[in-house]
Formats: sequence, structure tokens, C-alpha cells
Amino acid sequence: MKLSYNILVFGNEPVEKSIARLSRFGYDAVEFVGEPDLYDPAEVRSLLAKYNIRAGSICNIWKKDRDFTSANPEIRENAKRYTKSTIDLAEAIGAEVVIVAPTANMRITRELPPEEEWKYAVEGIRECGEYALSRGVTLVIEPWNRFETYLINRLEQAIRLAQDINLPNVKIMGDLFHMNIEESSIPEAIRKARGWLVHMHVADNQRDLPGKGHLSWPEIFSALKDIQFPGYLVLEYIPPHADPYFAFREKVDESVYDEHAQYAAEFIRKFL
Ligand SMILES: [Mn+2]
Repeated sequence: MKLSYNILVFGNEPVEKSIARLSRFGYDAVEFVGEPDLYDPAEVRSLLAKYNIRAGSICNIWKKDRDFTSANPEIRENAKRYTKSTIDLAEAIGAEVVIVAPTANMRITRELPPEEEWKYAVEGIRECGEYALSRGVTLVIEPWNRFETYLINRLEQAIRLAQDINLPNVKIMGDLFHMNIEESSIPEAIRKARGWLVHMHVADNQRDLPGKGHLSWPEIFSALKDIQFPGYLVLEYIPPHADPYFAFREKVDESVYDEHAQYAAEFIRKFL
């Protein structure tokens, strides 16, 4: 298990500040925002070398016009084009993982019959998975809670989708905030996902820092150890808003970034 942090939560600060902070508090890797226009890959590579930290993963941003299962063929095509651009970014900066989802974030009703949208989800993510394979990148499907999507809410649904896609580099991830809403048992869901679960977003039940809510951390870590979880534990603190992307358009208090990163690393290390 390795430690990482989604720098989406650091807002618009220069990327060097984020990379330096995570390096300072002993993180193994950085999770970058899936917006290729934000980064100059050559600059990112040199910053990662300078601060001796890896590019672990890329967290794609699923806006309305990036949707593998939209009824609109333009939007479905755009989801593939967009995902390939983030796979290119991953390859360029040396990130192993790109996070995908089959619907736009906050689209909570279907636009097509279930069989048809499943087919589009399989085809779209498979096409991107094939593209990622030759570039050494793994795609991980992230389930979201029912208030952000209707399609993939639980790990077992993500596994079914990955099984239908049927590529060695298409796996799944878990996000403890979403899992707390959708899974009957978080540790059981983790244990049943052995072999598929290769990436995690870590937050407490209300999406605050781990240990600030009511999740049972000893049980969660014991399940992760049982399955020999091989991937990154990525801190994803998000302020309390229904729309996770909106949360970062609000003015955030930058003075807490250091404190958060330090606290989260210390908290998690206690369980490793
Ligand atoms: Mn997440």
C-alpha cells in the first residue's frame, strides 16, 4: 500500500507547491487532475524528479459533455477522446493509473434502455482500455453514490463492468465516501473485490479527513491487508457540497493544506 493525495483539493495553486507539499510529508505519489491543459508534462516530470515523488494516478473530471453512456453520440465520442487525452498525459508524466466512470458526474437518471447503455459503457471503456494497454496505463472504474450517478454505485457492479470489458489493464477502485453510502459492509465489499480492487480514494464518511468521522478504520485496513491491496491509498478530502466539482470553485482556505496533508499521512501510517 502506497500513499498518495488528489491535488484537485489544492485548488488552483501552482503544481510545484502541491508536489513539494506531498513530498515534504512523505507521500509516495501524486494524483493529478484529469485536465491535460493544466500541465506541461516536461515541467511535471522535472518537478517529480526534483522532489523525489512519483506520478501515481490521474483523476478524470466527468463533466456533462464527457459521458460514455449518453444518448448523444457526440458526447459518447467526446468521452473517449477525452479519456485518451488523459491516458496520453499519464504516459507523458509516468502515471500508472487513470480513473474512469461510465457516466457524467451528477447525471442521476438514464437516457437509454439499460442494455444499450451497458453496451456503450463496455465499448467505450474497452476502446480506451486498449489504447491504455500499449501505453502501460491501467484504467480503474470508480463507483459513485446514487446522488452522483445511477449506473455504477457499488464495487460488485464495477467488477461486472470490468469483467465484460475483459482487458488485463481495466480494474476497479473504491472510494470510502461513496462506499459508506452504498455498500452494506465496507470490509466485506473490499474482501470480495480481491484481484480487482487496485486503487482507493480515502476520506471519512462525510468526506472529511480520515479519523474525523465515524468510519471504522481498523476494520477497513484489516480488509485491505487481507486482500494484499496493491495500489495507492489516495486522500480525497472534499468540502461538504452535493456537487464535488462545485466544492472547488468556492474560495478555499489554503492555510489548511499543509496541516491536512501532514495529518492524513500520519493517520494512515498508523495502520500500515
Ligand atoms: Mn473519489
